[in-house]
Amino acid sequence: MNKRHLLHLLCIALCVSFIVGIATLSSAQASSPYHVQMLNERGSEKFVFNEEIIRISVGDTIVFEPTTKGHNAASIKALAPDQATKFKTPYNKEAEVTFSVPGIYGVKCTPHAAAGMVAIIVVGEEIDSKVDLSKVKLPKKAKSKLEQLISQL
Ligand SMILES: [Cu+2]
Repeated sequence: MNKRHLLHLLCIALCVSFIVGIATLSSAQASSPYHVQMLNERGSEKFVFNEEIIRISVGDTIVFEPTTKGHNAASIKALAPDQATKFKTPYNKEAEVTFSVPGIYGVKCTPHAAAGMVAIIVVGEEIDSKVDLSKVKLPKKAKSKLEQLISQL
C-alpha cells in the first residue's frame, strides 16, 4: 500500500468517526424524557442536581429523580419565560415536568436552595441568554450559583 492510499483510508476513517459522533450527539440531545438526578453529594459539593445546565427542546419532558430523600424540584419565580407554567414536584418522588414554552428556567430544590441547590434549564435553541436576575428572590448562595451558570450559557 502506498502513502496516498494510506492517507485516503485515514481520511475515510476520520469521516466515518465524525459522522458517528454527530449522530450520537444529536440522538443524546433529542432524548426525551431527560433524566435529572437530585444528589446529596457530588465530589466535594453537597446538595446538587447532577447537571446544572440542562438543554432540552421545546415540548421535552424532564424526569426529576430524587436519588436520596428530602429533595424536590421547583420552578424559580421571576426566572422563567412568560406564560410558563410553575411546577413543584413532591418530595422523595420521581416526577415529570414537560416544558412547552421556550426560554430559560431556573429550578431549585426547595429545602436546599440556601445550600445553592439550583440549576438552569434552557428550552429550545435560539434563546437570548441575557437573563435579569434582579427580581429573583433566593438565598445568596443560590443566586450566585445562578449568576455563575447563566454566565456559562
Ligand atoms: Cu435538595
